[in-house]
Amino acid sequence: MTTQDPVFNIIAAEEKRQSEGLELIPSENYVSENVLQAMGSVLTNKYSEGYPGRRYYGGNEHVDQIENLAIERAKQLFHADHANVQPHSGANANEAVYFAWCQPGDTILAMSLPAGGHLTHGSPVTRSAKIYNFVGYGVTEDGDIDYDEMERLAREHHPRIILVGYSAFMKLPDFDRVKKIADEVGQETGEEILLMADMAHVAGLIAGGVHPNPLEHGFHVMTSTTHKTLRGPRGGIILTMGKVGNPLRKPEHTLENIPTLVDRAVFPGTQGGPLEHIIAAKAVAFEEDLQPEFREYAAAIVENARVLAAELQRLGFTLQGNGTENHLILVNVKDSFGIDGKFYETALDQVGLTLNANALPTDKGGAFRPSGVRLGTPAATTRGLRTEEMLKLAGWMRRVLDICVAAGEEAGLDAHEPELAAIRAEVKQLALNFPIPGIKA
Ligand code: DSN
Repeated sequence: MTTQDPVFNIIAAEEKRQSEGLELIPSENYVSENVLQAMGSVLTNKYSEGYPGRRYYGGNEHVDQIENLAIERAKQLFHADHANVQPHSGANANEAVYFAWCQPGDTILAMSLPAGGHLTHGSPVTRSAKIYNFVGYGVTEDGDIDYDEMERLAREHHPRIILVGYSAFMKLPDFDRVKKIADEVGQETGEEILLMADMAHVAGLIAGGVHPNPLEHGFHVMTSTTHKTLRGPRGGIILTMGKVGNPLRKPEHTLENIPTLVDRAVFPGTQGGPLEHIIAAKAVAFEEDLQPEFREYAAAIVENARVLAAELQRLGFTLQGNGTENHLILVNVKDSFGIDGKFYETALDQVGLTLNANALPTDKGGAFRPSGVRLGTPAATTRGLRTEEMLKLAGWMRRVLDICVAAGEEAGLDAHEPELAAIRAEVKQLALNFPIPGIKA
């Protein structure tokens, strides 16, 4: 393969798209040059099934050092007893935890997808939903977890896992309240309930000290992706509390043994060979996340989101949960202005502002006609945008919205191309002042 391969031209076009626009999808971010370098390393050539010191292939002396570094750094970052850094994704991490603790047919209590949960928390289209019995709790009118409903459902269905996790939820969870529910129901039934937190969206906020850590509030397992607020490579991770044993020997099925049960569930339970080039990049990212500057970054993400949310509200947008306590904002464009989320998403795309249409808890239109858009500040904050730019962003969002309202969905945006182009030029000018790591200006 040479640099003439069109693949590289397409990558260059993507670099341009990323540089000239502003990324507002709350689950995306920009990695450092060191993370990019580790991902593009010769470690991709190596098979290393198993775990450090216990591999099924020779030649793993360097790979073992790298995986051990990633594990130790992850443990330090989240104050965990153990870390499994092998999951290829957040979905795989979740699946492995279900597999580690549940039998087919067992009940898992998780936030429902319309309320803000995630596909992998029991959506009927997933493999896990065909194996386990998912029961969904919702959110209250003011956008918080409906803890009363969670308690009622836990008493009724006796779940083996209570899962707190989400991809469109703007409050700080009350982990102590969830633990109390699990303890009480567990005592009633005589069965241990696994407390699991899928913190994919907010893991970087936890690492940066601006969000509570579920592992410090009695949770046994925390899963996450590594590429969102953690600013690492695309991948997954599982942090556990308990006794770490030999993953080659089957331990007793107790909560204390969850680290070993999870290791066995990742490999050989649900995955084959680990991606050691990605694990190296995770190790690099975790070291970056341990630095004092990362705490400043995490605080800036939340402050940017707060400023952006307040300005959007001032400009007339209705926000789910009346604002945000984390990095996420969910705008109800249907209620605010009578247009639908997908139409607004498309219009914003045309000016270089990338976000995604998203259903609201009260939505009846389903995933294809959502009433809202979801946005967040992690990527923009990495680039260095702060209060002044958040105010500009909100202003552009309002101007694009006015164009959508004036155009109407049926007529479409063609007649408004000059107005959109003018906004696109302003976005591009600002974006180019904030370079992306690893992309040459
Ligand atoms: N976690 C999803 C998101 O929030 O975008 C991706 O699976």
